[in-house]
Amino acid sequence: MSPRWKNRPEGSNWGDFGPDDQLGRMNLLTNETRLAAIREVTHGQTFSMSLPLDYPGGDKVSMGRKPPQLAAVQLADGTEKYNFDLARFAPAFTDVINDDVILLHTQYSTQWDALGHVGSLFDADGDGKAKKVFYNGYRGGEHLSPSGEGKGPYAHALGIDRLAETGVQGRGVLVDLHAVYGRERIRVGYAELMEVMAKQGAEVRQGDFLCLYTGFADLVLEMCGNPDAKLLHHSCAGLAGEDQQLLDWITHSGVAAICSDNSAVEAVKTKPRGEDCHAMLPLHEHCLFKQGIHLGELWYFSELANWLDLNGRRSFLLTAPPLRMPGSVGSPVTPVATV
Ligand code: UVW
Repeated sequence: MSPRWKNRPEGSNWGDFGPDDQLGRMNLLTNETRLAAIREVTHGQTFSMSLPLDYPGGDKVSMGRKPPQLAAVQLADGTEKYNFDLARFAPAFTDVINDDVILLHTQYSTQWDALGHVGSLFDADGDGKAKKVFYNGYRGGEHLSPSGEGKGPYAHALGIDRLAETGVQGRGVLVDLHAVYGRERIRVGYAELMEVMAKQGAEVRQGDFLCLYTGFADLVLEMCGNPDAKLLHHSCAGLAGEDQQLLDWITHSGVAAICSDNSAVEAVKTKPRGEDCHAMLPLHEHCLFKQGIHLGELWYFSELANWLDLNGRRSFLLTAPPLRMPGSVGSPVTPVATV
């Protein structure tokens, strides 16, 4: 029995990894799965799967998220530590120091969503009242609440530091949706995903990272930091989160995480689908809230996809730890593929 819930959501695995679990499907990564992933390495070549972290550019692609702001560290007297020579302390010193600070929206660019990123209004107590609940019954206002020092939000549970502690390494499997659909805005459901995976010989095993190449990040790069948000929101494939068969497949596939080069993994519909209460982001609900499956967004797969195609492969060693930042619900990441 969990101390935090009486009801678990339909289709969820709450409690299956332990009453206080905060890792979700990352629990499926073991020494064996990592060793199998390392055996994927035959050439020793690496690919960065990150965009430059100041892309997409501007603040129109994802509401409220702004580009990183860089500044030099300042000393108490206002002096900036930028080309700062230590000769000022003693003429014998030859050191010149640069030291900077970044104001960074953690989910602006290539990123991981922590399990504390998206929860749901759900009656976990069975008292007929929907409350703000996250994976495994952790609560908004309690586990996701101010730091206690009046310093704004803090994930006391389900923060990105939990993911960082696992090392985040395993077997990646790249499905090339771009090769099939080009830049068409298409909602990829179970049928379409199965067809593309079968055609490309992409097979996922328990503990794999499912990577979806849609071409979205290439389009972002082509816009050179001045993105056309409307065009982006009408371009490239995204998963059809409302497709229950797709969600069931995700549950049974055993994937540890899903990573995409588009902005939300799923193709988001902002209009309600009928009168009944439901999630606007059904894939986020299924993955982050119900199954504890981390989501990677705005990754960059172009060169890796090309290499895998040329070499008749789909899988590789993936290494992608987020920042071990206590209290945060997302993190920039510089994922690396080794082939
Ligand atoms: C939201 O926009 C809520 O999330 P994400 O960046 O994970 O798509």
